[in-house]
Parts: sequence; structure tokens; C-alpha cells
Amino acid sequence: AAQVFSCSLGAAVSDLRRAPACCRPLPVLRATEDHTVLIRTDLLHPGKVPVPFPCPEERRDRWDDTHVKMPCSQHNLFPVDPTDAILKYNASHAKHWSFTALHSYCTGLQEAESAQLFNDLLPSMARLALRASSLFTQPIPLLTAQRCGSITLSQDQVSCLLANAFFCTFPRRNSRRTEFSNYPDINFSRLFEGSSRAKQEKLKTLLCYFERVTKRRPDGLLTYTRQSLQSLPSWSSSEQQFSRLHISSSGTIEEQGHGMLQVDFANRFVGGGVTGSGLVQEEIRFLINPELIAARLFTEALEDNECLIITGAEQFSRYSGYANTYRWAGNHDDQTPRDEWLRRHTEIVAIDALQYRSFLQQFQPDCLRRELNKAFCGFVRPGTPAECMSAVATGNWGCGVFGGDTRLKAVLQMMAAAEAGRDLMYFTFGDVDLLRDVHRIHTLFTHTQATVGSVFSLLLEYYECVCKKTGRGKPEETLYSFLTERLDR
Ligand code: AR6
Repeated sequence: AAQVFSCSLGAAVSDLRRAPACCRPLPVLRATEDHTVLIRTDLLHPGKVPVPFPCPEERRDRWDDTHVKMPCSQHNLFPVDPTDAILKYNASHAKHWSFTALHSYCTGLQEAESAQLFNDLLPSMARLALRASSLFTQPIPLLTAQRCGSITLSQDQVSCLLANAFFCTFPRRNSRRTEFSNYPDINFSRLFEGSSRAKQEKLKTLLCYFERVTKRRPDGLLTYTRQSLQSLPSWSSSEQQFSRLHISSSGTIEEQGHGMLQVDFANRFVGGGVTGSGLVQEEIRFLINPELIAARLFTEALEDNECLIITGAEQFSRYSGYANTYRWAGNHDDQTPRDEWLRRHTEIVAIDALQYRSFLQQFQPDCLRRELNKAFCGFVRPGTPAECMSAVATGNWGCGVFGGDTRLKAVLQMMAAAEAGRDLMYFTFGDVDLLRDVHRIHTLFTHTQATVGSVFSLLLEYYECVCKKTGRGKPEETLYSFLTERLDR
């Protein structure tokens, strides 16, 4: 019902920066010690499918602790023909895996659709999966904890990784008791189980992607960057003033936030339940932009001072609904322009909030600092001038499944954005009261010329004077009335 009264407040949308308009020229794309480039940069041409680097004769294979273990590796002891049934390949798991969702999907198809799936799409996907050895001529490094690192590869290569994920061919990735226990699941085995309608819709969304990339090979690049910050702001002494805020009760991060830094309300295992049963903000984004799922192959669980930035993911599907009401709504033709590295101008950042057991816990100084640092890590781009950074498109981060308080999180994100030198575009997802309250508090911050440090001190004071005196549940005095009373003096 709230959607009916959709409205927006704050800075004019046209005053917020977006890519590509705000971007400065990129440096030449080349591999460095912490940037692996899996394609020939000298042969990059718009409209041409990138060529893997190095050439097949110089192919390098690794089977160690710092690289992805590939199905095509000569060290892989499993049978290497994924056209075999998934179960034959994973014989030891056959007992536990269920294919209920896949079965219902197939039996629900019309005859022509079914013929198309079995005679055309699945064989094409198997062929795509089998191209791994020619598409990956150097090992893919793992983006391990506490190390900055980037991987640039082609959308074509990513499609091959995802086809392998579909057929569950990644070795050492089917059990939590392996060296990959601190990595997200990549094989799709759990996608095929269960009987919910939502699962069917997830399958449709992913098969739409495979349909597209097997019909026509995508020709762009993507970069996955793990950013670990070794030095973090001293929040209580920050002199930064608040940046601009545009807030809207309608619209979504992915649609209205085009060209901005788009926040993924992540799990520390990026992608969360996308290959299982999850279906909220992060999972939906990973389904409609499936190239994000590849990050699960090489991104170790995020720690408190870390984020994952993905540049260039293309949107292949549209959707309607949310969670249980999620529905695949057909193809999406992504017209986002490309940068000089042939990546779509879509920058998504995965930041994982903390999950709270009680309302009061999130006001503890350690929790405040942790969330500020996490958001700051996601927003800051060391070395990039403020005028070259787009606004951040975000919303109720950590406030759905993770149970955080929207009003506190909005303030924390405003503080992190100010410290990082960026404006904010905030989507309240239909909540008009929240829109009004957040706009009011932001106006108060700017009118009183409050600094990030002064607001941080007030948050600490609210914890000391109000939260600590509240036994359980929610404090009688709300955070915003406390802040208003103190700042209005
Ligand atoms: N644009 C703007 N706002 C949105 C959108 C959207 N597209 N979608 C949802 N919201 P949630 P969390 C709003 O619960 O609490 C996943 O499993 C909406 O108000 O996804 O950080 C992850 O993998 C919604 O209630 O984020 C993690 O495990 C709110 O954003 C976990 O959920 C929060 O969305 C993270 O949970």
C-alpha cells in the first residue's frame, strides 16, 4: 500500500553523479602482481569475443591452495566428461542429492519446450562447460582473506564457469569438510532440490541466462576485486560533514541506481543462498545478473574490513515480486554502455551486515564501528577524487533477513558515505515513514553542520544513556528523537 504514496525527498537526482559521466579515463588494462587478467589485452575489440591468455601451447595448470581447482585440470581425479550425468560424476553424493525442483521444472514444460531443453539447451551448456580447458589457459587465483586482489576475465569465460557450476563439476566443492570450507558453494546441486514455486522461478531465470549465452557468446569483460582495508577511519575524530542524500520510497537499487555504486546486501559468503533456497535482495541480484555467481568460485568469506566489488555484470533477466512471490519476468536486454575495458558500467559492491539477535545489540560501540567500517570499505575508493565517484545506491542494508534497525543503518551509511566522499541515493522499498524520518534527520545534520565525528559521539551517548538502561526490547526514547533533541539545542 505504501507504494501508492511513492514520493522522494532531498537532493535532486540530477545532482547525483553517475557513471559513465563522472568517470575519469581508466589506465591501460594489464596484469600486475595483484591483478590477474585472463584474456589477451592486445586483442581486445568491441564486438569481438576476447581471446584467453596465454595461448593454449603455454597453458599453465595448478592444483594448490591459492588457485581454483578446475574440472579440466590434469590433477582432477574425477571423470572429466560432464556430459555424463551429474550423479555419475559425483557418485559419492548421489545418495544425498535431490532433483525434485529440476524434475518438476521439466515435467511442467510443454512438449516443444521440453524438446528445446533436452535437444538444444542442455547439450549446448554441456559443450560450453567442456570448453573450460581451452578458455582457461592459466589458473584462476583465489581471492583470499586480508589480501587485495582483482581478477579480470571475459563474460565468455564466466559463462563456461557457470555451466560447470550447473553440472556440479567443480572438484573439492561438494563438502564443507574440504580446503574450501571458508568459500561459498559453487556447484548448483542444492538448486535442483525442493518443491517450492520460487525454486522453479530461480531455474527459469538461470536457464534464460544459459539460453542467451549459448545462442550468442557475450563479448565483454568483468572485474572482481577484493578490497581489504588495512587502515580504518577514527570515527570519533572525523571532521567530515554529511554529503548529499536523495531518498525515495519507490524504485530499486538495480533500476533507478544505474551508473551508481550499487550495494548488494550480502552474506559474508557472497551470493548467500543463491544456489540454495535464499531469494531476497542479494540472491535476486545474483539471479538476474548471473555473472555475479562466479564470484562464489574464488571469493573467500568476507571479513570485517573487506568487501567485494564486481564491475561489468550484465543483467539478463527481469523479475517481479520478492522472496516467495518472486517470478522470472522474461529476458532483459541490458543496454548499459561499456567502459574502455569493455565492461558494462555497472559497479556492484557486496557488503555483509551483521545479523542481530536482539534489537539493543546493534547499538553497542563495537557493532557500530564494525558496520561503519564495513560500509566505508564498500564505498571508499582510495586514490579516486570525489568528483570522479558516483553516488552510492543503497537502502535497508542489513534490515531484512539480518534484522537490523533501518533508522540506525541509514545514519551509519550516511556517515560512511560522507567519510568516503560520496553522495547517497537511498531506496526505502515502500516505507514512507522511513523516508520522512531519514530525510528529516539528514536535514538536521546538514543544517546544524554536524560532523561524522559528532554524530558518532551521539550514537555512543545514546548507547550509554538509553540502551544500557533498557532491559530488553526497544528503548522508549528512539534514536532519532535523541539525536534531534541533542542537535537542536
Ligand atoms: N532495492 C532496494 N531495496 C531493496 C531491494 C532492492 N532491489 N530488495 C530489497 N530491498 P535483505 P539483509 C530492501 O533482507 O537484511 C540474503 O540471504 C527491503 O526493504 O535481502 O542485509 C543475503 O545473502 C529488504 O527488506 O538484506 C544475506 O544472507 C531490505 O532491503 C542476508 O539475506 C533488506 O534486504 C542479508 O540480509
